[in-house]
Amino acid sequence: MAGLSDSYIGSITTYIMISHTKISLLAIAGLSLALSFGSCKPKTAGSAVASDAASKVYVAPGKYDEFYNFVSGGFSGQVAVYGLPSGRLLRVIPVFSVDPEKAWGYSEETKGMLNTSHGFVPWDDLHHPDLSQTNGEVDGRWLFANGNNTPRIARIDLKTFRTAEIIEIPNSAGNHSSAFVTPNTEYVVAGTRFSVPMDNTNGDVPINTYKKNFKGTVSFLSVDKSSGNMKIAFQILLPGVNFDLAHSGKGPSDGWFFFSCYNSEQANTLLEVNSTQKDKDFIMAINWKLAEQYLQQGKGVKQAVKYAHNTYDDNTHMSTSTMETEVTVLDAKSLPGLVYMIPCPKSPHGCDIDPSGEYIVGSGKLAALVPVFSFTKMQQAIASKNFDGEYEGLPVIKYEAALHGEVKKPGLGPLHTEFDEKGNAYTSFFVSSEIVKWRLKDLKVLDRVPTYYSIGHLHIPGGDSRKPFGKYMVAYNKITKDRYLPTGPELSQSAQLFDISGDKMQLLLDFPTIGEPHYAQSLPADLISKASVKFFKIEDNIHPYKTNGEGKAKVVREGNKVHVYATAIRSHFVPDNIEGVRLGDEVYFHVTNLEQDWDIPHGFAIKGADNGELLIMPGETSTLKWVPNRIGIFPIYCTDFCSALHQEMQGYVRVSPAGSNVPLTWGTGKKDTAAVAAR
Ligand code: RUQ
Ligand code: CUA
Repeated sequence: MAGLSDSYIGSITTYIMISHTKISLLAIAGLSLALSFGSCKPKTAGSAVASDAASKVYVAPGKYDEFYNFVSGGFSGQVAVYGLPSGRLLRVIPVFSVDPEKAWGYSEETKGMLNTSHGFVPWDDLHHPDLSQTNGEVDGRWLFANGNNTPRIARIDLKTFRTAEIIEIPNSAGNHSSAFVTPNTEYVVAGTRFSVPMDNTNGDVPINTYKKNFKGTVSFLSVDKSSGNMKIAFQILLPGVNFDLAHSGKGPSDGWFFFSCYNSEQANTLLEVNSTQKDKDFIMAINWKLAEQYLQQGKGVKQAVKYAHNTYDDNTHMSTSTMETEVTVLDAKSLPGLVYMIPCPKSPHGCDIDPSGEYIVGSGKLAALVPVFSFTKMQQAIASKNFDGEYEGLPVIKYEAALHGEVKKPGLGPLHTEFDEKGNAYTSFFVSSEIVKWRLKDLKVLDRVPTYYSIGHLHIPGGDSRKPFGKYMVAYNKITKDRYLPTGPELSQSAQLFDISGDKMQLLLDFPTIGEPHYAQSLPADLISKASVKFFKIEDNIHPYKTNGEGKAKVVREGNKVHVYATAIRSHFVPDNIEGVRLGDEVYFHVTNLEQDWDIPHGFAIKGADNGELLIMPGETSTLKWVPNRIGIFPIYCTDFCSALHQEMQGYVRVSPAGSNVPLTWGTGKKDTAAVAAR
């Protein structure tokens, strides 16, 4: 092994210390004795690029990519949209994090989207996007994503590439095993990572009463078929373990949902050691169709909670934030047949269901094999009560009874598995930094490729649906030492595109990503592009502060609030001269973009504002709140280069002392300021 090999192992060791998928160093040391590190580093590393790679990823100027690729931004709180196969970054969609570029969380209309029971929360940790599905196939309507930290689920509307809805999840903390959909998007599911005392109990308890007081929940959010609006249909009360990831059943297993669970030890400190004691944790299987029946029979218990539900309307161009106060809880241990546990070695992370719906793949981070469970065998085991006792009142199915088989010695640190349409699975191995292709039928390893380095997730377009488009696969890597030009102490994370159309996986392209990518989704571009909104119809705009035309522009004082009804069109604002604003006023610039043409936003900014800009889409109204803190003249201008005379798209606001008798006047196009007259 050359020098690269040493730095590679160095990367792994460094990363283990900081990774969210913390792997016990002791356990790694043990594993690496069994499977030497050296053997995991393919000799072709660094040069393993397909010879025709350039032509396979080249999308000529003016040509479109074949796939949209939605990639989680992790701690950026956003979703990045890339084109595949080019890897070109098309857009960053702000979801849980404020984005001054797009006024997300800065305009008055969008602030409500980030409202929670804790108040305005301008950031979150976004991990797992999942596309809406119809009949188990991606349909291009919505993208769901989870916020881990202050538990939330978002729905992004793929007509506008905007976050249309965010709902907070009560009785939850570290919303990691989310956001995954059922085959007809009946539900999007959210599972808590941390178990915690329920919201309606006194949470002021000693942490070491974990086993007694801490509980887990998973939540099923129903999704309205036409509007997409979400509602927490029910929560299931579960033992106090950590729920890590999840995926829906499909085909024969439609109606079931599967979650990986770790920390079945129920440790509350030093989990690195204390939650890795047992040989096996669990895959948890939930029969959600049965949950629906239990609900109908009135078995749900209403619980007082508090959580925010925020929606954005494309006609009012405004968000509405509602504080909800109740959730219905089903107690798993008192409802027979609702939940089963399947033992799974060891601290499972990924929980992935193959396109046929028969195979359930659990990836134990510390396991030296990948277990594959059979849905048919699981059902037989349930029917014949082939159980291995109970865990916290829930039946545990015998490991062997549900097992289809084990992928032997696949690699080190298995995390996630995706599928192609030919019966193959692709598993990412964080520690040995590779992707291993294996066959579902006989669990035979078929191929392996290195990743640079320390891969987390991987994805195949449609790879968690019934219909994968198995042409490309993308690896999302945590460490990129030596791959890109240095950028200070932090290097970019990376995506690596592989061609998987043949027997061997072939590396085609590396591209840097924003934030830290976790899961990703892709779909053929035409599923979205045809329905894409080009502008908002001005006649559909029912924003209460809309300005219907330049003649309607005005400035209205209501006490210390000054409302500016303004318009923007190439290349001026009406009004662009405003006087009579006083210190102590709150000024609201409600700017309506009168354009009716694709890709002609106008921007709006004012000097000294402790706020972002506005970026107003054609036909839309947006509001910037500004509280001047000194007297003087404050320029305003358009921030988006909209025409040859963009640089002329500007104006002034005069701020006078409190109590001044400068009259409130406004206008555009008058010969001099003194002539500006109130209309
Ligand atoms: S988790 S690797 Cu949310 Cu696997 Cu990211
Ligand atoms: Cu409007 Cu520049």
